[in-house]
Amino acid sequence: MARGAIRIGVIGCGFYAQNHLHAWQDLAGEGAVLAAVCDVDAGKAEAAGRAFGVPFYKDAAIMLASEHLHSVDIVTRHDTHRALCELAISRGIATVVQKPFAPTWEDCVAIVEAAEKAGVWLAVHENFRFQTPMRHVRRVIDSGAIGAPSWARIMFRTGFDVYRTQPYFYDEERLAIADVGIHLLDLARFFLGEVEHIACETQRRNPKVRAEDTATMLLRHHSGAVSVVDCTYEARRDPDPFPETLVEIEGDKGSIVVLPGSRLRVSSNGVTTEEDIGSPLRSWTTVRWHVAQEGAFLACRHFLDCLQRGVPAETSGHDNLKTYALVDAAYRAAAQHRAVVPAQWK
Ligand code: 89Y
Repeated sequence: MARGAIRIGVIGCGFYAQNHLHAWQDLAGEGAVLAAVCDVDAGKAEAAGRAFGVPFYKDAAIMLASEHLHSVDIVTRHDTHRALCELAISRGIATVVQKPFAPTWEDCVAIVEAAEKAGVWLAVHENFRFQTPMRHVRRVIDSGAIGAPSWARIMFRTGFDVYRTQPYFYDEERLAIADVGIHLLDLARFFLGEVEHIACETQRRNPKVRAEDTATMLLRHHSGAVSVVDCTYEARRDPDPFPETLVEIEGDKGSIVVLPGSRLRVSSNGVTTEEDIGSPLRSWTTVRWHVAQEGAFLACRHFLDCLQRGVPAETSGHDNLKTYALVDAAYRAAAQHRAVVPAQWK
């Protein structure tokens, strides 16, 4: 696809989709055209359509048939992802789909295979690796300042009431790993490479919640590096860093520590420096949510750029199967109380 205007239809106008809508609108100067929105809840579709000044639909098939879209951004619950992805792919429309990719590994593979067969561009909106602080960490690793990374801890520990904005969390069959652990597992791959095996223990510390609200995972990477990846919605911490991901990485020459408040401490060959790795608010981001909201914006910007250049996204469907395989493996490991090897596609 030649560089230029990309007409995007957003499917799903709920809580998190607001960030995507703002992101696409903000990217107008770079060639994004938010062309239409859709939600099965007609009220939500209309509210978004009016707020963003675009046509709104209740039925995705009608939106795709009526609008000339280059791309759809699917920001619905994961149980709808396969049908919506297949619909867009069948029309040859480049597809972005929110994480988690789909309810099962088989669904994810089916979507990737459908896209591959049809020659349609597919990406998963996995956004934590696009957050400004996480990009800083990657740059420090790439600079060689800490040498070869051999150990890491990647954590998301909060007591923030995530159930208020996402009440369906109470009834999910899979919660902490599928919702937020998935981002951290993706970061583990981003920082340390692919994973040989994974062990995991889960806990349900809040009795009102159906699934696990806490997970502690231990990964062995192909490079030999080891990482601890842990997440909980039941921490009582002060400060509560929500929604920041905290990271510690050690290499043979130094270490990287991301502290609450977007502070980065790097120790390199015995010299320690500390800097602010935060970023300014955008017009629509809020102090508490900024790091996550901006991550969504930066992910959308990356997808736009890839679509314009006709290249796969960093988090292509194919790539994201590797993150999804870790999620599945973590649940298997937790059930069996032993380390397991993640599945592979092809
Ligand atoms: O749903 C989650 C996500 O993806 O990032 C933060 C969150 O909203 C709550 O954990």
